[in-house]
Amino acid sequence: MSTDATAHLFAALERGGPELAYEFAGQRLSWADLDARARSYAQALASAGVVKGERVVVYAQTCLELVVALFGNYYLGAIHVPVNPRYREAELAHILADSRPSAIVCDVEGESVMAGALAQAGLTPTPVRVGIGDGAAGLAFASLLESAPTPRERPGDGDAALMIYTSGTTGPSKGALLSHAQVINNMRALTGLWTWSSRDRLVLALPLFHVHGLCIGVHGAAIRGMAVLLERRFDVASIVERFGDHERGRASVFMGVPTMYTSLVEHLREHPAAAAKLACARMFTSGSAALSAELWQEFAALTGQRIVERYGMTETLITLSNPYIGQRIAGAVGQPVPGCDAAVIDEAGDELPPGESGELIVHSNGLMDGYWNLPQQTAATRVIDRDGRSWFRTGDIAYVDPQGYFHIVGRKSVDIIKSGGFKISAREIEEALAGHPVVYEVAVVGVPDEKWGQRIVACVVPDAPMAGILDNPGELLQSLVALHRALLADYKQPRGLYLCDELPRNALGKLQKHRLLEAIERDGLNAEGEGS
Ligand code: MLC
Ligand code: AMP
Repeated sequence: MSTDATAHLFAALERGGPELAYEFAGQRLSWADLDARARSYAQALASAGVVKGERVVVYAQTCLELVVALFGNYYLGAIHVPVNPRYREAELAHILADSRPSAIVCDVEGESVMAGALAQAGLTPTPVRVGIGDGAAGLAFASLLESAPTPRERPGDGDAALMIYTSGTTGPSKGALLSHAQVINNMRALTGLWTWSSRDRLVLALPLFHVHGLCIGVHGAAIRGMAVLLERRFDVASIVERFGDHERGRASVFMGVPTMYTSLVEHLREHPAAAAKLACARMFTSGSAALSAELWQEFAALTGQRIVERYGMTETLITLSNPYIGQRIAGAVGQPVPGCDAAVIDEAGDELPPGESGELIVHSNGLMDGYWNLPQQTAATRVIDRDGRSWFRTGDIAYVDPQGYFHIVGRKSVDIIKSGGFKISAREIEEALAGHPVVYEVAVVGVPDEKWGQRIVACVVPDAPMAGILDNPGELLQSLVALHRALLADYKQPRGLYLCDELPRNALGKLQKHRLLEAIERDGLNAEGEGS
């Protein structure tokens, strides 16, 4: 058998057995079905003129077609560009204009946003359109599957596989370009550490446009020939059922972000029988945001399961993890995954001893090639140590404990917010809210939140008499939210409002967001939004 990386990713598809590969909303797909559909899709897109190295933007809610499109794009040699279907026109238009796709796969639900975004991006030539669902624009996805399958030809290890857009502290989101070797080598190392095998069944309720669900979930499972029980959205009762479903075959593995575990624990407190179902599982993993030691312990007390927490980034994939076999420490993200390395440095770039906090830097077998068309921003992520080795700067603050386990304690930039595992740029929201007629100045901060990790608060200096606004701050928050929702994805919207006469700045005029956070803690908010 060939030893190149892609041989591992495609092994289950090439074997094409009748075993279950995916189950979704009552539909079952074997590895043979997935392979045949992916190759038919690849043939159809090739016939429509899409060639190797070109980008295919995929903008749709979770469905089996997303998985078929991923492997189909790989057979075609195209770069899969997954986009969050919550994105609004401007967010999507930026990705379209930046990635210049030759094809777009979009579901019927995303149709109108896509039409607006395409008009804004003004792409020439116009991309080939593929539609998922009745009435979606372009070639019907279902009809592509009638094409004769393309010959089985794997992409090269160094070829680009994925381009995943991620936000930074400034400017619009950037496309992190990951090769097949980067994704596969990192996922082989991680799933090996976690002892995943074809005997496992993964419940996948994470979105398929971020590395957590897409790289660990879809790629990790394919590498191990492991069945995926795919969920359209996260629903606690449905997850629990998957672990008690003797008829369809019980799930053994669940991966989640901490917010999902908060919801699971809330449910388990009320339903002890549900805890018994989860107790039978083989493993639970968490990542994408900090899992508190208290939540870890409560989940363990309810289910007997010790969650395996790990740490990663879109740009580096998964670099630290607690072990499956060995000690798992609550509140720690573990040790370097095989093929990765990590260290903590001070401002001068010197490595810090255990116990001292500084910036986390990493080496990774999954380190991206770079940001799409942004060599300077890519170079800015690197730091050279005294021995001349190049490391990736994560921007996260961490320390190592005496046992060599890493603990994440915060982030260098207050302009990056993580809510429910989604990364959010404060600047992007500030720019959107600055257009509100009552806003003179605005600063957006993430305040600590038990369920979401951080909750978005808009700190506003009004361009109108404060007294009038203080009569009904809820009204201002509502109109800020309305403006926001027209421009940006719903999960980025402010959930709280803090009014001030001026924003705190230092002698050089630099905004001091930590003082806003202190003021909010001291004074409380002027208004809070409903819902999440
Ligand atoms: C949904 N809502 C959120 C939100 N998700 N608000 C803040 N932050 C979030 N993350 C809001 C919606 O706007 C809506 O508000 C309300 O919640 C209900 O929406 P929903 O779609 O029904 O929510 P739900 O399904 O419960 O979503 C919660 C969630 C989701 C935790 C399942 O956020 C999620 O899938 N998160 C995972 C993100 C992820 O995969 N990250 C990996 C990044 S990769 P309203 O007001 O309209 O009611 C990475 C690297 C690594 O970080 O290491 O993994
Ligand atoms: P993203 O850019 O969406 O890939 O998110 C990467 C960021 O998620 C990291 O830089 C961390 O801030 C955060 N993150 C990922 N895993 C963890 C974890 N286990 N604990 C704390 N933060 C995490």
